[in-house]
Amino acid sequence: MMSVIPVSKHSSNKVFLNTLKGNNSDAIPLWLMRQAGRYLPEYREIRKNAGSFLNLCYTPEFATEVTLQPIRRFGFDAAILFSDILVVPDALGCKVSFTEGEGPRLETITDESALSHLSLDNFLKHLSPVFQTVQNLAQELPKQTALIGFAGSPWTVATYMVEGKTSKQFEKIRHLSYASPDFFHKLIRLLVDATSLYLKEQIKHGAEVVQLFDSWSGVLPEIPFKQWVIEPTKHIVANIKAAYPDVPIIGFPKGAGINLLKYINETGVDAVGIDYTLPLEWVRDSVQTHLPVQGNLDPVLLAADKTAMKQQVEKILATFGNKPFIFNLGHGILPHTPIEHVELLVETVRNWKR
Ligand code: 1CP
Repeated sequence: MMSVIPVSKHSSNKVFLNTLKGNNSDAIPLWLMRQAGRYLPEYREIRKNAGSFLNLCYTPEFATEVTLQPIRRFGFDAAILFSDILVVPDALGCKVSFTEGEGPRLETITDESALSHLSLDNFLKHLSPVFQTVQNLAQELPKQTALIGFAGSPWTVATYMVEGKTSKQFEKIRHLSYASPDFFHKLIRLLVDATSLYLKEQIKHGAEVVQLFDSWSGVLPEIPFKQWVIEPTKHIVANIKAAYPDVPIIGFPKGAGINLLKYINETGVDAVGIDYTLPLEWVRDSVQTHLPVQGNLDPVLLAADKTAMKQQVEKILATFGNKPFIFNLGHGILPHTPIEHVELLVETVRNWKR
């Protein structure tokens, strides 16, 4: 039996948690989405030895190590559990594989018969190595570093289950959601239940914050955005809050645009990730007035040009730095990002004074 660490034991004085609670600290907390990954030589080394990508996610020793790598190198204020959003369909019984250079491939779930083969029966057991990783991290992280758990949001995870891979236009899933709304609703409901269970179990094992990645929410019109992004998120937030009212939840509805306002008013998330397209002053005046924000440097700029990147980092800090703010990218870091650019980013954020 795994012993479980009580949430209260390791939460005390962390800048990241303090900011999420709506307080200003002297320093701006900093972490980067996808901070463990292929831009780090030490990640590529472990990745080579782990065999398949899923094996890396499901082997606690490997997953713990790669989570810690960016913390050792850059001293970020938060570590994010190393796993992937697609372990959720995998654990439900929808086969997932990752091929080098091609991205994920999934068994497609587009009708009742395929859906009937998915189940929650073995779900948490299948994911037990992930919870072991969370527990290792809760013990091994420096005391000032917060631990973030995560999951994909139902809509974003469903895009992979329906399309079978990374999509560009999301036509198949949008068609299915309009043509077979009852079926689609059942799929989303299963993902709401699975995601709620998954995140609660991460918290039980030591995650202090959870983030919901809705990477593809931006392809939906207003009404489907409400149905497939806001409603499922609201249910997941309510399920988590019923068990863990004090654990902050960060929502990241990438590409939401002006729909972000309804998202923050209706879902109950405690903070939002801001993607790289949103105008800074609009976010400051319309979003940061309601809750802490996290973002939003363009990861392409980080990889492309040091001088312009530094200027933009300073602009972001000057715009958001006087209210609760977490520095991050506006989407995940890219594999070809030079490490010295990340070093300059960290130095710029660390040297900034309110
Ligand atoms: O071989 C490799 O190293 C594969 C690259 C890789 C990595 C490093 C994948 C495959 N997943 C991950 C880890 C990962 N994925 C993390 C780890 C923690 C960290 O941030 O350090 C996280 C949070 C994710 C989340 C994730 N996976 C998202 C949401 C965030 C985002 O970037 O939009 C999505 C959409 C995925 C799916 C996924 N996983 C991997 C690939 C190649 C993809 C497809 C991406 C796409 O469709 O564009």
